[in-house]
Amino acid sequence: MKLFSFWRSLATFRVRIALNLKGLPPEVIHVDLMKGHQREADYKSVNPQMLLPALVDGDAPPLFESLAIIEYLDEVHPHPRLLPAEALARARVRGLAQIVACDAHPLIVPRVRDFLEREFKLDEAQRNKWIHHWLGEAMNAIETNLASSKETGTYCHGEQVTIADICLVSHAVGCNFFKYDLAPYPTARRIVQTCMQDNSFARAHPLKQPGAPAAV
Ligand SMILES: N[C@@H](CCC(=O)N[C@@H](CS)C(=O)NCC(=O)O)C(=O)O
Repeated sequence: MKLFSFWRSLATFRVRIALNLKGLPPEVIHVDLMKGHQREADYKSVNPQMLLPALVDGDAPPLFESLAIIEYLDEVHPHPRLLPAEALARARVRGLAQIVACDAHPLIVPRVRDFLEREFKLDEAQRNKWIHHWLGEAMNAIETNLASSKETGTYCHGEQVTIADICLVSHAVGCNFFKYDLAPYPTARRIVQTCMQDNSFARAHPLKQPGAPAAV
């Protein structure tokens, strides 16, 4: 498998965790988001959306969108399962994952931050206010759900790692990158800390990837 990746990409971080959990080491192809390499012809032919990650499995066409890639991996390599077997549980786990991957993360990615700067002339403080707002909306929703649901266990849903944990961890790392304080979210923080003790999560961390700085 080939994973198109950049150290800082939170969406690629999610796929790296899933690959690690399933023991599937990919060949990594670096696409420098800070230099705009995602918009060059080479990568556009892999993913016309010009976003990371993309995953190529053998001769199959490239896969795109982190959650679609992770669900593909889960279907083809089912050990360990990253989605619960029961329908209601699966819906809750997908819902928690989508708060991050569909509702919050898309609002803070480079192309949105650049657009706010270029088109609306928002300065850095205003852009940070935007980013903190959307990070917080997701954290509030997730913490309320986790703290009030009897389904919450060691992990977001019971005692097994699921895609909800993968997305929560990526969101928490995004909060750290943008200096958004996680202190008001004790349940989420506990789960993130537990996940990060697992080497599959820890070695997938953006700052552990080639080309990453020591800190952001
Ligand atoms: N919903 C997509 C998000 C993809 C995405 O926005 N990726 C970011 C990096 S985390 C990217 O490639 N950004 C490039 C840009 O904004 O120009 C997923 O989960 O895969």
